[in-house]
Amino acid sequence: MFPAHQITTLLVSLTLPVIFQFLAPGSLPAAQPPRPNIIVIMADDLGYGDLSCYGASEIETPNIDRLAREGQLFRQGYCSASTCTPTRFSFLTGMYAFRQPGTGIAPPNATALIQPGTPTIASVLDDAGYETAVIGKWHLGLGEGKEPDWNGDLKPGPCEIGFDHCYLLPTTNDRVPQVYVDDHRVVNLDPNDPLWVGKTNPDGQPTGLTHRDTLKMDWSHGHNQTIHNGISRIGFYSGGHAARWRDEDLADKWVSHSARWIETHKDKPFFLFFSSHDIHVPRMPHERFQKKSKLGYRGDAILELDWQVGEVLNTLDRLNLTKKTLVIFCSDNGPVLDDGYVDGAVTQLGKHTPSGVFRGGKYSAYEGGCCTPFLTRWPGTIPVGESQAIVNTVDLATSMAELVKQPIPEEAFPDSLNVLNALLGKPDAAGRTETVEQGTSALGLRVGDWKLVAYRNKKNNGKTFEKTSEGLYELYQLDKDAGESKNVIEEFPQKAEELINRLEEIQSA
Ligand code: NG6
Ligand code: CA
Repeated sequence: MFPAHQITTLLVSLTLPVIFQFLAPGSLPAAQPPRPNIIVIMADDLGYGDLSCYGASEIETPNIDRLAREGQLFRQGYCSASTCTPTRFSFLTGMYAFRQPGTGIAPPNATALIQPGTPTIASVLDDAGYETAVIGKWHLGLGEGKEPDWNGDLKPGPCEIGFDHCYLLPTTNDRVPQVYVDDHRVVNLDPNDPLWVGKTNPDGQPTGLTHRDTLKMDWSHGHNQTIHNGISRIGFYSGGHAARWRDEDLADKWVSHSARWIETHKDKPFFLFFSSHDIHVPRMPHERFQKKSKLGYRGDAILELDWQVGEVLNTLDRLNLTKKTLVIFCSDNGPVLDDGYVDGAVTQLGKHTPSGVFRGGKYSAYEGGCCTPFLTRWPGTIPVGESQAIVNTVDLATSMAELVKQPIPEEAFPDSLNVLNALLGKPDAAGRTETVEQGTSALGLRVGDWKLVAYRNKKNNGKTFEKTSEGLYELYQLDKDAGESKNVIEEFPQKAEELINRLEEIQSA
């Protein structure tokens, strides 16, 4: 006699070929669109030259290098602006931030910049049945009206634009208040010690100016208001003492909270926006990373960022999700050394080149501002290699909608192109042919290997441009001059004209 399981095996092996025999190839069930989990890891202020997989020799980033070893490394991956708020705004909304006034660097008391009901990458994935969360830095405002209701419901916020869950650093680590927000509430807030945030010193408290000699990290410009954790910040606040975090613990929090969230949602497809504060100032990584690089606190923060990426990948390994998960790594803007604190970034720089071969960095419209690390990994689907395709963080909204075959609401994501095939490393997949690079005072437009830079006229809200010592416009030839060292506008007036017209067209679209 056959044991029961052998009979089952026998029956299956006899009947399956019979079933398939009657299914002509055309009538096989259509292949389901792949619905991987999606994790976007966005670093803060990380430059093209800051990672060993991008050629850094003075620092080792083995975990981010693992993404390169197991996926695609983009040589021409961009964020859409060279500061945080506009890049994050356009990553979520698929729209260049310069189209919406008020999307420059958000102050401590900024209210929500993206209105409820606005389609976002998160809302589209949510519509597609994904569980969605953002964990880490937000910096896109919370609440409505005059200012956020720090002691009440911080609404609207991520949960009103497509995220099922958020666990946030509300603005930046150098802007007050130093608290976490869990969905709509400040975590651990004691109602008897209300949190107040504002622009003037409420109670004559010590500041970075009056108590400079007590600081554990000195400031170099700005950053001399409320002191918390021995570091003076941008803005004033009082109260909320039980809710305040230590800078040194932020990375651990993003990692542990994400691991728990992934574990709880592992059976559904999920979208996680892992938004590390590293390597934004004040660079005060956990004690276990301090003095571990030779580049000072900035390098130590890169090590902490790399560790966080490693922990996210380890969580995927542990839960057997690695092959089911598309991981995208990017940065919100290019690098800066002294961004307001004396942290050794300048004095301990040595041979390190944060922008790689590029000119400029954070705030700038040269390539160093927006051409930043960009990697994709999805083992078994994305081949290992390097890509020359031009892709931009603003494209992720449309490309992810395409990946999960979710229709995009009409008129949504106007600047977001479908570069999915490039992101998936398909051979010869086209990326963009042009991309706008939004600096704080200038706009860059790259078209093919040509690059136009124009400084915006502050007097009329940047609608026209103003002359610099280089003239009204600058033109560079990136294939011959990646470092944008020689303005060739006199030699190629026609090319310049073409790009000027194109920039105008994009701006008025
Ligand atoms: C600037 C801050 C800088 C940083 C930046 C925002 C000063 C002098 N400088 O205004 O330290 O916080 O804003 O950075 O205060 S971002 O990456 O979030 O855009
Ligand atoms: Ca940033």
